Amino acid sequence: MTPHSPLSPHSMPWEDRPTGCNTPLWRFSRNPIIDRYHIPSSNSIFNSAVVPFDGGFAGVFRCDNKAVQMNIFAGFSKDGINWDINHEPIVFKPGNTDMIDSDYKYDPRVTWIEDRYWITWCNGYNGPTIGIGYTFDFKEFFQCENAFLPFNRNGVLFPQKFDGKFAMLSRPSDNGHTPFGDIFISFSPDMKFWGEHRCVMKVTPFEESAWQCLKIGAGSVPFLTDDGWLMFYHGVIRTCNGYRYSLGAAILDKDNPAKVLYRSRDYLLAPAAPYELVGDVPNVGFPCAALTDGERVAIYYGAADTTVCMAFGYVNEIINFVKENSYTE
Ligand code: BMA
Repeated sequence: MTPHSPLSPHSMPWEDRPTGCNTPLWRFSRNPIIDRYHIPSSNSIFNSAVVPFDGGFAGVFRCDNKAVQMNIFAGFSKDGINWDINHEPIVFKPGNTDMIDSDYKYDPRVTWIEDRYWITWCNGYNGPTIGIGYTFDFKEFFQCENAFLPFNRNGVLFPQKFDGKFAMLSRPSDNGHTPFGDIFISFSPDMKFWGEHRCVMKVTPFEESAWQCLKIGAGSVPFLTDDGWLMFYHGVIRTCNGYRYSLGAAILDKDNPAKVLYRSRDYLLAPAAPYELVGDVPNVGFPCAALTDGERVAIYYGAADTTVCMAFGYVNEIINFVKENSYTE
């Protein structure tokens, strides 16, 4: 098995749908799986990414410390649920550049492409932009050139190349708590120079689908299904009480990932559980990773900018739900 093959059914972290539940996703009964004080230095651990690794799982975790400095930490798990997270943040060596400045790192994603694990994150370099790094073993890490100029967030790599080029989704933004944002795709021959930027998905009109009318951002690494790339994303509405982040799903064309085939008009999961409603930033569900065995999916999402949680679903039910509740421009 290569690390990017679907997981074998017995190694998927999973919990069956609870009786009486009829939504396409359901929350893990043991949420949150990672508490805010999981390592000694942490104020909060959330918006983190997980991949199959070495017969189990590895992850890159956003841990804000008690000075609320944002950084990313490696972690390991046998079952994808119980995690050992390193107490020290990831230290990067120069990768394809010596310029590896970083004022802060947050919201990592991890993607296996060809021969290594690529990590993208929001990197502080004169404001937020997309940092890129890689590792072979989750012990030694290498940092590459930032993908874009500031300001940008939510960089998510596809797990394969298209016409010989790497592909990344991202969300151009501003220097603060951006009140706008659409998802773009960019391509690179070498993980250093990025171009051919195209708009993939825009926010929706308020009256059509208000939960995603202010800004949207790519979430989990897309995975291939018979219908195309399935990706979970976040959508944001501005309420009288601040931003509210919900989970949606999009299906992108297999050969042309800039083309959206279907996209959820209804959210798949919106803040409703106590751990999503109460925390450092209330009303946030923020997906950063999804594991699949081809039939089932386990989503990792940050809850209220405080903890890491999981939700489960069946791929065919999610696909059908998105097709039947699709927003079309
Ligand atoms: C975004 C990022 C995320 C965070 C979200 C909600 O701008 O900072 O890390 O989860 O806001 O606070």
